[in-house]
Amino acid sequence: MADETTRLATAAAPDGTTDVPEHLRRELEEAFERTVGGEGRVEPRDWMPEGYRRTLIRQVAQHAHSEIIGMQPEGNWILRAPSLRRKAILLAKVQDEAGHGLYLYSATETLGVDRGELTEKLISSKQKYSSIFNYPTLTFADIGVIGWLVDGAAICNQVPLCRSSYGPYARAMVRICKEESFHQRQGFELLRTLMAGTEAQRAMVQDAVDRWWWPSLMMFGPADGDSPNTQQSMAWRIKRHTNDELRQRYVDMSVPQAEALGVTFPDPELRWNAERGSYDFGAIDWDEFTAVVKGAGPCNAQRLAHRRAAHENGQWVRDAASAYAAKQEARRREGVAA
Ligand code: FAQ
Repeated sequence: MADETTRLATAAAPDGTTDVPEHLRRELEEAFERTVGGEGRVEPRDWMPEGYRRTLIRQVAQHAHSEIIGMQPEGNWILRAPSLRRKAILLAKVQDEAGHGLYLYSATETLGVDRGELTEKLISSKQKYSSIFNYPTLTFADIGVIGWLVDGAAICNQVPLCRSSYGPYARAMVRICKEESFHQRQGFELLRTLMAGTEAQRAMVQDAVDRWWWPSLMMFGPADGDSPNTQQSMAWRIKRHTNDELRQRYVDMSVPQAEALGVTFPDPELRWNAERGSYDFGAIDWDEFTAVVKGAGPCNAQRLAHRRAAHENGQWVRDAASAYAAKQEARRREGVAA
């Protein structure tokens, strides 16, 4: 907790704004730096630099959008799950992703932005969501591979975010990571079941792994030299590791799991480097990454159109909730006046 920072901010701006007199700004900045540098947590009422607030809104909103758009690839298989057990598991997982989106939108609200505003930015393509969700789910093996590789990458990226300097984000991540770990295990269990099945089922798993491996490596973002945000985000302890560090950790973690499963990754350059104590791997196709992020992936148009339609179809729910809240407020005022 940044008690000192809070006290200063309150003294400087009792109305809660960040528009503080110049002579106190330096003191506030130093207190903020001390909090972040000392592994303290920045909380919503604390003074924070505008750049820190904007960076958090950008990252957490992109993360929230990813969870919500990320429901679609797996949602595609709910009606076609091969058994009641698989359907129940898949339904629960997709619902969990919706919950993650909601925790994260709530975290952004503590930074002064409204969820409605962020949704507008998503459906008008002014804000991004993760590239990974622009690929199609062609077979039921994709469901297992998303659990294993996509949730696996999400965990690798997100466990360090549990120590992010912004309190509401870090706390949301603790809960999300617990659920993502469970998702990963269910994906692995599904794949083990398929691998113990017929030759055709094993081939279906390998085909899914071949299609998802490279996009899952792209989830970690551009290479460090091309990542404009990493340096500042690490200095503010929003991010705790660079994109490449986490990508390497993910490769090292995934190779033994692939061996245990009996599948291979589609990378002829993947091999153990004893000197580095890590796996070397081939070059990522950054042209593909850029194209997908810019909207030219196989499913970008479909994902956004679906999200837009869901938003429009939900208008009556928002209208009803607003009318109900207005009625409650009017009653409360009448009660106070009486
Ligand atoms: N896709 O300077 P950096 C999940 C953008 S949740 C699209 O390196 P930063 C759960 C980036 O925003 C998956 N865009 O940026 C699940 C920036 O754009 P901007 C989402 C990408 O922020 C599982 C620009 O490129 N996870 O999977 C991507 O320092 C299964 C330059 O990049 C999170 O969001 C990308 N892959 O590092 C759900 C985790 N990568 O805004 C359903 C939190 C980068 O400057 C089913 N986020 N960009 O125009 C993070 O850790 C970071 O934001 C990074 C990017 C690492 C994603």
